Amino acid sequence: MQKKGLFGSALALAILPLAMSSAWAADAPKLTAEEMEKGKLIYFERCAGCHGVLRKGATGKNLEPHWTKTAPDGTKLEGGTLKLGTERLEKIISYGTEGGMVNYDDILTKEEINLMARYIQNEPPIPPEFSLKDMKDSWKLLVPVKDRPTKQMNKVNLKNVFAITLRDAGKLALVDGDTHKIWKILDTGYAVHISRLSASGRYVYTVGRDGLTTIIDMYYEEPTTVATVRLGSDARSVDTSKFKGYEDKYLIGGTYWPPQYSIMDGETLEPMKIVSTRGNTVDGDYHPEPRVASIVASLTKPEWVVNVKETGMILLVDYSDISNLKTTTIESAKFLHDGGWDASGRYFMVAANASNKVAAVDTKTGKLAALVDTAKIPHPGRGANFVHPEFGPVWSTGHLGDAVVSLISTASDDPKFAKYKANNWKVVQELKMPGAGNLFVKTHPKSKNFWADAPMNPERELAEAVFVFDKADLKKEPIRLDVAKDSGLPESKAIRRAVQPEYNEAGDEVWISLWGGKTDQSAIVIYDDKTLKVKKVITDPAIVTPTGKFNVYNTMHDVY
Ligand code: DHE
Repeated sequence: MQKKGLFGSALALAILPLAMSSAWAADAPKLTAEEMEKGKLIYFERCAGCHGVLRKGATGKNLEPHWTKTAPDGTKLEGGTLKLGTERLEKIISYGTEGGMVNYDDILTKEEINLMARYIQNEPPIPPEFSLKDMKDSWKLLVPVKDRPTKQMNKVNLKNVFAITLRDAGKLALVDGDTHKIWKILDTGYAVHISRLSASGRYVYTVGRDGLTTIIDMYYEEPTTVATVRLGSDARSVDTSKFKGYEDKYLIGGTYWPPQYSIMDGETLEPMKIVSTRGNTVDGDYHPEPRVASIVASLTKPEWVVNVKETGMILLVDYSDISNLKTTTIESAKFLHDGGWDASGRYFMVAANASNKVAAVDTKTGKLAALVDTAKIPHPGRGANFVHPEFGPVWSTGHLGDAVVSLISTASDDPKFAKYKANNWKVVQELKMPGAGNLFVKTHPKSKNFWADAPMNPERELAEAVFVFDKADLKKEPIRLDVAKDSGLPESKAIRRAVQPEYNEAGDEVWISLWGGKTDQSAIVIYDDKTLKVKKVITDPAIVTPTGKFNVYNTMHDVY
């Protein structure tokens, strides 16, 4: 993990103009102007994702001063807990908590930890809004559509290309899945969160944590960025329009700050519309920061499924008439996060992570099919689908907070699965993991294996490994593969997290990111899915902090 991100740069300061009111909370530790600026950057890079810009709490706890500030008289909060204060906060930031907060003692210096403990006892500064005009001002059409190639100008098998996030470098590597060679490394936003594909398979769309979205054209001899636009100052999701007749006509991007989604032209990224997600939660309370988490494009209707984290509302946004936008608002549960399609492509399964639930949205009827209770903090990525030998079709999620993988029975119109109907929308089995801290699971229709990582486990031997279950005998313990050791890289002081298994197009290789510190050598370790032996290790000085990997074919066709 890194000590400093791209946000130390002038660019980052410009795009995150945090010249906000620094209202001191009464009795809060004072910070110099320089400390305040540094605190803002570290908070944005490391903390805002879980706790929110306004610190109202989501996956992470509420961090407003009424809760973080030292109580001079030792006042106790409801339930007898003492208010936090500098010393206690330093401990929590350094060593993490059992509630899922990770330790930062190997990421931040002692001085930075002390700074953050003092910073969060002050009022949260409020970043500026981001309007359609701001978006338009940021838009760069580098190559108009008419000047782009009309056919593929290279011999690369585009379907088996992997788009790999080089998190702290602010870059994306496109790797040829057939030859295992790096094809091209491109500049993107900082810490690209996800890459998604155009319906044509020609364009890769990325969204950086800093809100910068890029469209990369793979038809050129070498992949080329053809347009960029900024969505806001903090973003996680992007997808195109995929319904028949609308293929790649529009792009939608969701932001954490400001809390809104934007619609753009799918080929040029020209900004068209912004829609705020501020409003009321499923409990009826107003929330000023309901962030846009996962977004997917339906194949059943001209709709996007937009998951709003803090309100627990799932929006079905009908893009057939952008000027007269129709939206169906489905109530589910709070803190919606990531998710994926069931095998039929009709139901979108999304984790309401801090509620320990998974919502199943029926995109055909536009209604909630079910809210499934699960183990603690489900975190599916896009999940994984397969036909369970005993329970029929299941969609699966791992958990950050529990040492299990949950298998949820999903509905199917196929008469051969009718006998499993009574199981639908229930957790039919929990696979035992050696520890909590899972982020991603993956399987492939051609494979007999089911892969799960555990990068957020505090134990090195679990965080640096992946676990492979046999789909035919799920009672068997999973096989542990020590990815760090298998990489052949020298041992490092910081944990190198083995993260996000991703299949190649053929479904016979599994690629794992070995996510080391910014100055350590990281790697992509490729396993043969049948033998579970290492097939290739991609270690290049350019492979800096790799995280998400997106195989073109599997991403286009939702193979997981
Ligand atoms: Fe992610 C998916 C948000 C931390 C790697 N992550 C997602 C999605 C959301 C999200 C909303 C779904 C996008 C979609 O499908 O449209 N992630 C967040 C956070 O808020 C959080 C907890 C904290 C933060 O500040 O960002 C967070 N995520 C992380 C990481 O620390 C990871 C491991 C590395 C990183 O880049 O920061 C990480 N998230 C990923 C990846 C996916 C993802 C690789 C896509 C998985 C997939 O298979 O689709």
